[in-house]
Parts: sequence; C-alpha cells; structure tokens
Amino acid sequence: MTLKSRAAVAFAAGEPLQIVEVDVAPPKAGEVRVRIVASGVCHTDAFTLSGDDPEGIFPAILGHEGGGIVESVGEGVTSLAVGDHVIPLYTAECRECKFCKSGKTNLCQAVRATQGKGLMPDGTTRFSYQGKPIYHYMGTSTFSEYTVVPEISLAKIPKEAPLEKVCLLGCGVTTGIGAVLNTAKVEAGATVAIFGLGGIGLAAIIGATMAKAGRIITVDINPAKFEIARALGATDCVNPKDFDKPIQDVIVEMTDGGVDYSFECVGNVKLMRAALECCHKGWGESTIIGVAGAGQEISTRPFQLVTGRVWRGSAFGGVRGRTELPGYVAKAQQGEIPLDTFITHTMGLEEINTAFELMHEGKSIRTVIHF
Ligand code: NAD
Ligand code: AHE
Ligand code: ZN
Repeated sequence: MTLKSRAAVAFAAGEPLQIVEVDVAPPKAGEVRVRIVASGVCHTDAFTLSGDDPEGIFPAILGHEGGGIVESVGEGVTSLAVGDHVIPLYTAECRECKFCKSGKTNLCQAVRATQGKGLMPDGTTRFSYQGKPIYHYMGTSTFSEYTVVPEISLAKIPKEAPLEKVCLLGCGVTTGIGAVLNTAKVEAGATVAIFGLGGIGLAAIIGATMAKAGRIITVDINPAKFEIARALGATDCVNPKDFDKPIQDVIVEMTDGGVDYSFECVGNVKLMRAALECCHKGWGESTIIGVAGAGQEISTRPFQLVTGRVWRGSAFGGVRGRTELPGYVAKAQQGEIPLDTFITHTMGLEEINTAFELMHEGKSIRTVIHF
C-alpha cells in the first residue's frame, strides 16, 4: 500500500527545501520501506543542494545520515523483518560483487549506478508528489518520514540503541573514525593533522585518539571549533588566518619536517594540497575525505609524491556498513564514541532549512532532525 509521508523536498538546486506530503510506494523485490525516526544533516546534503554535485538531480529527497524502523519488506527480503532497527547505507554491501569480494574496498557497486541517478535498482523511483516522480538521493533519502532502500543498503542494529543519536553513524562520525583507522591505519605514537573541524574532522580526532596518535594537530578557520576539538583530544589547534605563510609550512615547522598522517575534511582543493604538503618527506600520507565541487581538481608538484608522500581518499571511512556498523553502534553504546558531543541542535522536519543555515554559519556540528 502506498503511504503518505512528510518529506523535505529539494525541488531545485539552490532553493530551500519544501516540506510537503509525498507518496511512498511499497517496497519491490529486494527492497525495504523504513520509517525514519531521526536524521543528521551532513555537509554533503548542502553540497548537493547547492548545485555543485555533478550527480545532483532534482526534485529529490536528500538526507543520508538516518536511523529508522523497518515498516515493510519486499519479496525475497530475508535479512530484515518488520520492526527491525536499521541505519540506511549510502555505500551498500552486497557481499557478492567484485568490489565486495576483493576484500580491498568498501565501495560495493551492486546498486551504485542507479543510486547515482536517483533511482532504485530497477530504474524507477518509489517517491512521487502530485503524481510526478521525485528522485532518491544517495540511495537513502532520509529527509522523509518513510523511505525505500535496497535490503543490501541497510545495517541492522540493536533495538536498544537510540536512533536519534546513532543515526550519526550513518555518515559523519563513522567516516571520520574509519578514515583514520581503516584508510590511513594510523599507528600509536604517530603525528596527525586534521583539516576542518565539522562532524567529519571531529570524528577523525576520535579515530586518532583510538589509534593512540601521539600528537593531533587540528586546523580550522573558525576558532569556535577549537574548544570541542580539544575536548575530544586535539593537542594543537591552528588557525591559518593567524599566520602570514602557508599553513603547510607552519605545520612542517611545528613537527620537525611534517606529519605522519593528514586528513582533509573540508572539500577545498587548495586545502587538499596543503594537507598533502604538510606530510613528512619519505612516508607522510594524506587522506582526502572532503568532497569538492564539479570541475574542481587537485594539484601539487609531482616531486611531493616522488619524495615519498602518499595521497589517498576515503569514502564512508572504508567501512563495510552491514558488517561493521553494528560494532560502531556498540562502541557508541559503551561510551567510546561520544555521539552527544556532535549533536549541537535538534529540531523537527519543518525547521530543516534552519539546520542548513546553522551549518553554513559555522554554528552547528550536527543538527539531528526528529520526525
Ligand atoms: P562542516 O561544514 O560541518 O565542517 C567543515 C569545517 O571546515 C568547518 O568547521 C569549517 O569552519 C572548516 N573550514 C572551512 N574552510 C576551511 C579552510 N579553508 N581551512 C580550514 N578549515 C576550513 O562539514 P562536515 O559535515 O564535517 O563535512 C566535511 C566535508 O566532508 C564535506 O566536504 C563533506 O561533503 C565531506 N564528507 C565526505 C565523506 C566521505 O565519505 N568522503 C563523508 C561525509 C562528509
Ligand atoms: N556525487 C559526487 C561525489 C560525492 C561523494 O564523494 N560522496 C562520498 C560520500 S559523502 C557523504 O557525506 C562517497 O562515499 N563517495 C563514494 C561514492 O560511491 O559515491 C560526485 O562528485 O559525483
Ligand atoms: Zn555525509
């Protein structure tokens, strides 16, 4: 049966979201309809809404950091049942594709092609408004009371975990921690630099403390972010605006030649260069997490790589969602991942445009939308 659902619809790039009642069709074979209980707002939602995302497609229901409860399942769904608690995954885990079987990446491609076109795997959409189709987003579309997601794009989590908090593990917090532990594999005692102290960069601090990094240098142009960074374990807080030389030179001087690992958590291609170039000659490794807009490219002197620095990238922290996310939820439940620290604001769906404003003004870390 088709359900009515309150949703925040992005009708066009650069326009505020509109709260309307959409129709959500039942799940087809291999799909699951989920009642979303809460959703964080990530910078990537704002990035796509801005029109900078080459894959941005409108009208769409954004949102990819949600937590919910299975409302109904389509034919052939075996791993989930009505009432199960789930976190939607923008990086599916089919366990059967070449990527999953490689053991080398979390980038399952089973549904990626249709997902990038805003469609379910059969090439159609489950959302409509006034009889016209509305596109899905990142395979999750969590800014809707009800959404439909492939079975392989849902991590089942214990019912005891508070969905209005662990939803943040659907993107930001997992991404930052995973990039440090899975992608860079930071070792104990290492010196780390983290560029950008939003949800991702702050989570990278947690990852660095989990890895027992010796020094955690954090960089942001908004000094209001430094208090929380220190509370999470940053040893140094640096504002590039306080210096009249490039930030990479400042960090190289602070560290006797550069850091062992750096992380770009902003999406600024100039900062990506700085993050690479603040790495130590011979072994320093820089991981790009931030997402840059259409047409932008990174650059550096090839000599930076010839002399031993390494450039990497990380999506969803290299985490295989169905397998590994329950472990992240357990860590949050045990207090090892302080999710409360990230939640600076909570509000209802009607106020969702305020969440975007707070993010752009640098006043929030994460706003969690309660449905
Ligand atoms: P955010 O807006 O909450 O935080 C960004 C931070 O960067 C802010 O604190 C801001 O002050 C700081 N900043 C901006 N310009 C800066 C500069 N020139 N130098 C230093 N600091 C600067 O964003 P977020 O939600 O933490 O997301 C960060 C980035 O990570 C975005 O690009 C987002 O799209 C991306 N992201 C990537 C993945 C992935 O899997 N690769 C996952 C989630 C988010
Ligand atoms: N659609 C964009 C790229 C967006 C992007 O890089 N997304 C990240 C997740 S950001 C979550 O907040 C990601 O995981 N990418 C891997 C993937 O398969 O999308 C573009 O440039 O086209
Ligand atoms: Zn995100």
